[in-house]
Amino acid sequence: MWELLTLLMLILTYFFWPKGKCLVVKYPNSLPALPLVGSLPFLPRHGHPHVNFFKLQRKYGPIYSLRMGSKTTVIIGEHQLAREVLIKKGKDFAGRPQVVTLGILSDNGKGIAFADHGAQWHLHRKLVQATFALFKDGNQRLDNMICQEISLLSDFLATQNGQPVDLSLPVFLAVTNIMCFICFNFTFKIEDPEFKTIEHYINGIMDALGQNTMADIFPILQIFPNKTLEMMRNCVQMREQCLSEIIEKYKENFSSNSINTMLDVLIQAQMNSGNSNADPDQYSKLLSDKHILSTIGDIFGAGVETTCSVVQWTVAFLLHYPQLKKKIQEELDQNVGFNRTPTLSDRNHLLLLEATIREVLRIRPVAPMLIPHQAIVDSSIGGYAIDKGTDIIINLWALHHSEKEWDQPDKFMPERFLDPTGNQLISPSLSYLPFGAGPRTCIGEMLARRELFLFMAWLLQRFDFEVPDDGHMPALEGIPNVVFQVEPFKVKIKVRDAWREAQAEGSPQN
Ligand code: STR
Repeated sequence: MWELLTLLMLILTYFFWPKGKCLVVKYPNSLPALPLVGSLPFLPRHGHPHVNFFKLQRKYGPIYSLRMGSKTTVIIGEHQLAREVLIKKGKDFAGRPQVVTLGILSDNGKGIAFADHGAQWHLHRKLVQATFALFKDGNQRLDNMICQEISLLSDFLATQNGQPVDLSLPVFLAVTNIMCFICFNFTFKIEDPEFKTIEHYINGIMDALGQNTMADIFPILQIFPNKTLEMMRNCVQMREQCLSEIIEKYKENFSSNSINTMLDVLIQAQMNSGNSNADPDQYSKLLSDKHILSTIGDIFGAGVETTCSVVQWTVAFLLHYPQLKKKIQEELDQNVGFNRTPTLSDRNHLLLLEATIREVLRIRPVAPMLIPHQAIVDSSIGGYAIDKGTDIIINLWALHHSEKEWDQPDKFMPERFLDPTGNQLISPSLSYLPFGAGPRTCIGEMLARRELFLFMAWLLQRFDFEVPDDGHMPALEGIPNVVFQVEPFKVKIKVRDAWREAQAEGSPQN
């Protein structure tokens, strides 16, 4: 009788024991958690989340977990573990958590950035990569276009006659136009109503994401009126209207004989999907007009917000380090001079400028916690078990500010990316992933690096940046939103004497 009962107990235990949670499996250290609210009461209320998570590493180590509502989130703050998540086991962790605000933004997981792992994400990512391949390194059409936009920006700045200016709007116009060119092969003027609409909806989306609504942790709250979700819905609707008008007009002149833009690539794939043999229904479901719109919306938003922010961070740091600015200008004067404007081939010679951009991306990463990942299967990190469905945050801030990896990590030192002779760029640490890595790595890295180099080279060749007469220095603490933005600031932009003199001699030709 007793034997039978024991056997029955053993069988029942086997079937009801939670999968993957057997006694020998080790889970990451966990912050305390209460029922319902999880670890929320134990998280610091003030300060930047990436800095707070970095500080918690002292107590909990480079991998630890916390609970948010009913979800488990694992925080990673060391490059070996980050590389395991992003690269070595990239496929296991290629999912994205689905939260309410991002669900609205991505029209239920369409597009690329916030789409979960699956056929739709994969297809759209491939198509966008195919578009970037049209503009690959050495593509004069894109480089000329970027330079043309920067040239217009420079001409505008030259008219400001040393007045303090906020660079946000003029830079926003330039980068928006670069994205417009890549997506649709046209550009806006600052007074165009569509440009105003785009500016309005992108800012609104950024503001809504910056509110960190509780509905993302407790989805049940979305049934109550919620200003943030309302704002997000309005902006997404505005985006849909604006982009669908552009797309409809564009389709009238589409020709499969000339594929030059992202929209060409997407429309062509949509048309082919209709006559594809391989399960046509399945394929065309992934390429509806709504899917195309979401992908274009993602690429647009990503391309604009990020570059705009890094250009402004770079100017802000150069205002704090005027000696560095002078040295970059000397490098420009020696290698480019004033008879021509900088081109991408100067990247091999303007090493201090390149090192400065790399340092800005280290000390103020565009996405200090990347975008959260999610385990799509049961897996492990650093030997710790990770259940399917667990959210993973890579704390890039921790990687970029690790004392173990960087000499004086809080100090802005572009020289760290140069060898002692200053003649070669170096990678001083593996703990540096400004664009992420693996299957979810940033698709726009190549474009971003080209833009950042050209913007800064052109502006520094022609202008001096100075602190306005009121002595207001830009704050360098930053505002952590989905993009780590610099607080708005003004800069006095003056045409350099050397540039003016060279122009008087009639040499520059731009
Ligand atoms: C900016 C605002 C917008 O209109 C659309 C998007 C969607 C893509 C987002 C982008 C946002 C902000 C920057 C992101 C980008 C995807 C990749 C990029 C988050 C919200 C970064 O990882 C920095």
